[in-house]
Amino acid sequence: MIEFYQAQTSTNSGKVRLVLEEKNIPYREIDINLEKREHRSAAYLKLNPNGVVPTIIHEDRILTESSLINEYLNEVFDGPDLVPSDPLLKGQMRYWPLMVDIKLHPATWVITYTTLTRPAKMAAKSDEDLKSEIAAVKDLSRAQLMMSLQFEGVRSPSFAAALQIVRSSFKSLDKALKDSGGPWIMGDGYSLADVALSPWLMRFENIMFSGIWSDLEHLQAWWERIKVRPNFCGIVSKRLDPAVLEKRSDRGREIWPEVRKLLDELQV
Ligand SMILES: N[C@@H](CCC(=O)N[C@@H](CS)C(=O)NCC(=O)O)C(=O)O
Repeated sequence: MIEFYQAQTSTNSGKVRLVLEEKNIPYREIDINLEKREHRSAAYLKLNPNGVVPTIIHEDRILTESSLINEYLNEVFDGPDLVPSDPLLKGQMRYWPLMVDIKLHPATWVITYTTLTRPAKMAAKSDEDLKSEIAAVKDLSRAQLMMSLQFEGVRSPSFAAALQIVRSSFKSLDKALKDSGGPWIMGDGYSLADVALSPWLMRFENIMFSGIWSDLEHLQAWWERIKVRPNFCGIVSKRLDPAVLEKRSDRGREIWPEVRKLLDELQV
């Protein structure tokens, strides 16, 4: 049995849950509530010193980093092999989880902060309180970024840069799907590359931003195939209250027209 420390809507937790479901691995979810900052509690930091989700414990072994957890689960458990055996294909497959970790995830954080976190904070606190709260963030580059997103929103240059990264990542995925011939990123076999990308499309679809890729036909067709796979039930926690996702959609719907306009201006 895997002890799975996760947040119910977290993208990186979704990556791991997709593999647990795909390989039919028994697991028990332990909720880490990010809004309540449970990921920074002393007890959780002992498991995951970076203070992020997910973390797994398997037979007393602790593992962090979603892409590495997925490699581990794939090797240790029976079920479909999600990593190609050919060394070249394996290297090419691993490009995608790496790209997600270093590019797509940080850019998505910027867009999610602006769409969901920013209005929630604005409703709860005065500008002065928000400034003091952000100034207290220890990571200086993170604090600068939050200050700009909080007070400039979609007009922050960091928002435009993030949107550009997301759009160009999806264009490169569309091309890869065209080149592989599908149905999956690596061709015939569903792999950790498909797993790694799926939660990000889910996040953007949930906040009503699927217009970012709706003109990319190979990507769109792949996404429709992904959504009818049996393991898709793991993209978010099965215990998630659907009202949480509905509230997010409402927030995204409000700013989408501004985002659409920016996308057109960026011409990516
Ligand atoms: N590279 C890490 C990233 C983990 C990560 O940033 N998780 C997010 C949720 S999707 C998180 O815990 N965020 C809380 C925070 O950064 O304070 C992984 O892939 O596991």
